[in-house]
Amino acid sequence: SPVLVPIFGDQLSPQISSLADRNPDDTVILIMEVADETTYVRHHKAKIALILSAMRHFAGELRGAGWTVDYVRLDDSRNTGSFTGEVLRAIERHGPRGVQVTEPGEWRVRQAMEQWRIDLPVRLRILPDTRFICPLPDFYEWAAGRKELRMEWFYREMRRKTGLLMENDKPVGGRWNFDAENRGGPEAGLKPPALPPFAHDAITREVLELVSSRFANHFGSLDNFNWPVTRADAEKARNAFLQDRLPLFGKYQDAMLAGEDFLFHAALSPAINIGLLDPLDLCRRAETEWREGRAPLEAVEGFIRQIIGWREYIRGMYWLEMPGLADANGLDAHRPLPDFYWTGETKMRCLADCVRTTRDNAYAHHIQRLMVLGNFALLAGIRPQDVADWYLTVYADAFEWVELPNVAGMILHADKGRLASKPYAASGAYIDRMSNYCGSCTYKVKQKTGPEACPFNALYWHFLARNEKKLSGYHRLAQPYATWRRMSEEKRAEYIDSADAFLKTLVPAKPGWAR
Ligand code: FAD
Ligand code: DLZ
Ligand code: SF4
Repeated sequence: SPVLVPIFGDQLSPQISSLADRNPDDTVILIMEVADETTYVRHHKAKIALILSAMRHFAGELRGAGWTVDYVRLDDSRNTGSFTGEVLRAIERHGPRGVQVTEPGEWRVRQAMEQWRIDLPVRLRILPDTRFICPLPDFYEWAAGRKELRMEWFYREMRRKTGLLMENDKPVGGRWNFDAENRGGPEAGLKPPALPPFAHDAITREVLELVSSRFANHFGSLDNFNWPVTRADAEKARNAFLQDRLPLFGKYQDAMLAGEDFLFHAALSPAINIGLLDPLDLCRRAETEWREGRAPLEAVEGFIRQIIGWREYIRGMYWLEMPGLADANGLDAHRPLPDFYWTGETKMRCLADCVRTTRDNAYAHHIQRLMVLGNFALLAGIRPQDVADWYLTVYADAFEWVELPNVAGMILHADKGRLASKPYAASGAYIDRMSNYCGSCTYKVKQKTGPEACPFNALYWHFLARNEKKLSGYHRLAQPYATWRRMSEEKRAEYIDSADAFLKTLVPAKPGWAR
């Protein structure tokens, strides 16, 4: 009898480890559309459409390569709605001698899978996900000996391990990190090239219809749906990025321009995360762009650092810190998520534009997620679990292993600094420097307090003041705390009153948006 190989919606890679030692003659691949996965949070419509369309296309790709694929559709009347139920049903259909699967990306699914060991009538084999460059045991070993788990040190080891941008054990260009060159603000007339358009084939059209009727009340729009859903399209998206945007990726990495939703970013995270692009292969191609003189080193190093550095480090931290990370609330933040994260209805121009691109594209670029949406949640003291639910719901690339460490660690400091060396708190001046939002905002970025002042300004001091006991020991916050202490009593009171008055105006989100 065959071996049954379930493949999940973020495992759409022919080189997935669960298939590595299989051959088509005695293998049945099981791909399942299940209600549990489409609704464990109320994902953005475009995220569901992306994953279902990519799963259906992947089934075709596998069949074309000679594999037997048993594909369960969402609208199949016998569908039990869960991975566990569908694996059990498939065992009845195929009578396999064993089940073999690649470890899932999320803790939630891993827990369910541990139960399979007990509940399945056949042997279960769980294999590591070799699409990640750093195996989890290696990450745990790296972390074990260290007091501080800084990304930069991990990144250097990954450069050595992969040989990317290395020459005789030394970083090319004489430095590991060219971030200092990557701080360009927006320039007038900056016109980033458009992303390549992807026509919707019959499979995608059918999925778009299914999603717009079945998930009509989920957040987000399908009108701009343009994510690559096949390997060929993902490769086209990749090639367009390498050619058109990588050369300026570094320079404008931290910039924000109203209405320019992708700038020089890759927009490849959904394709990478679901398995349509291999991260290491992508980095090697980026390196070639530098070696052949088509892209500058600071751009290519910056891009490679995001993938073999940040992405791998974040994934290691997720498994290291779970399950506690999901409940972490180191700064005791308890305010509910404001409604404008869903509606976009706020006079704060920066936030309104970031929510708009999130709704239109199921995407916002990194600096919008970090310094606008994330910074606001940090300064306003929003409950980490509300913030995590929001990020997990709204982005096409959102899987808990990558979303949660970014939210709880990178933006909210809920993990007490395990991940980031200080909170990324910033006032309006930072957003003004890196964007063109403030010029046309109702609020005045240069005004510090009062109803017309940019709310980020007073919130910044409110945040530092209310967390003084927890944060004043941070070396990197010594300067702002010194400034705060030098201010007159009166000035400090003005900041606190101004922030409190603003916080009172926030309307909490109605329940039911995310869960
Ligand atoms: P680029 O800016 O072009 O970067 C290239 C690639 O580097 C990305 O495709 C991604 O694979 C990787 N990368 C860059 N930064 C990170 C990072 N901090 N963590 C992990 N990978 C990174 N990314 C997700 O894939 N899924 C998420 O759910 C997610 N949630 C986030 C939540 C917050 C609060 C923050 C601050 C960041 C989050 N990120 C997440 C990371 C990052 O913002 C996105 O990967 C990036 O915006 C995707 O767009 P891009 O492909 O254009 O990225
Ligand atoms: C996100 C998602 C959605 C919306 N739907 C499915 C699905 O129907 N079937 C499936 O296999 N995967 C889906 N996914 C992705 C899974 O949530 C993801 O693979 C696991 O959470 C990883 O542990
Ligand atoms: Fe955002 Fe403040 Fe600038 Fe308005 S003034 S866009 S709220 S940073």
